[in-house]
Amino acid sequence: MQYTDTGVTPGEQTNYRVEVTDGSTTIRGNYSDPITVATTASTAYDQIVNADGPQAYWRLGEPVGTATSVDSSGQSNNGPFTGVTLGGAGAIAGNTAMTISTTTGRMVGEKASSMPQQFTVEAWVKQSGTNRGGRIIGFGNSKTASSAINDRMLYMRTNGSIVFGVNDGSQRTLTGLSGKNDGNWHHVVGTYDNGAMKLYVDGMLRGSAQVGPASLYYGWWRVGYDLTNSWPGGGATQTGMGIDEAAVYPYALTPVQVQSHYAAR
Ligand SMILES: [Ca+2]
Repeated sequence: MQYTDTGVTPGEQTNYRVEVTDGSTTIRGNYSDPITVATTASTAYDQIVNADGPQAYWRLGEPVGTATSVDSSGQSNNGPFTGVTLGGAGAIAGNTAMTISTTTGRMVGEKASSMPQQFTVEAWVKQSGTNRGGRIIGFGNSKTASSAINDRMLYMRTNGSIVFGVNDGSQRTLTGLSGKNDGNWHHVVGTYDNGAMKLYVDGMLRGSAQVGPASLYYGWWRVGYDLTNSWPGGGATQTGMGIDEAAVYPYALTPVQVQSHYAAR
């Protein structure tokens, strides 16, 4: 049984109870604990993402001038914005996006993780301009600067192709079609499950490979810039990239889950 209450105000607290009647006898349950009505309108998209259990979900919808990105997954992996502009038109209606405004613009979640061997990285990305690309989301060993060691990432090459990169001792990459730096939002997903890598772009599987264990190091999940110069086609100028609805999951999303996220836009 489900009930959607449309008559409440964001921020308001309310209680509910269940009442059952057959017309002559009525049984009433106790009132629930107070529930605070969400201050940000939910969209179908964010409900679908949260139903799939992300370990971090940065909607990147904070207003201009906000210092900290809020993790909407409930896991409290908030983090500071550096070199980004907020408040730009988002990929998902009703919630804005972040735009990289310097060559190293990024957001880094404050919680360290250790060498995940099962994960998904997901985001929406928009970029345009000759030779523009950049890193979208991934793992790196620096919380506050550029990471000397980084992988488990999605980035865009200067030709606009999306790359999913994992380091198993060698740099393993899956590369999508070129031309995604076309000024439109694209949904990009990399999944990894004990060596099984998959890259999805706009809901379509664009590459898969079986590789070794991903590099063992402590690091942070980062949205936006990190060092990609040593990676195939990496190091594209990051400035101007829009990134939205960035999420990390502690397992590999299935193709059906990836398509449902893409279709929910
Ligand atoms: Ca957003």
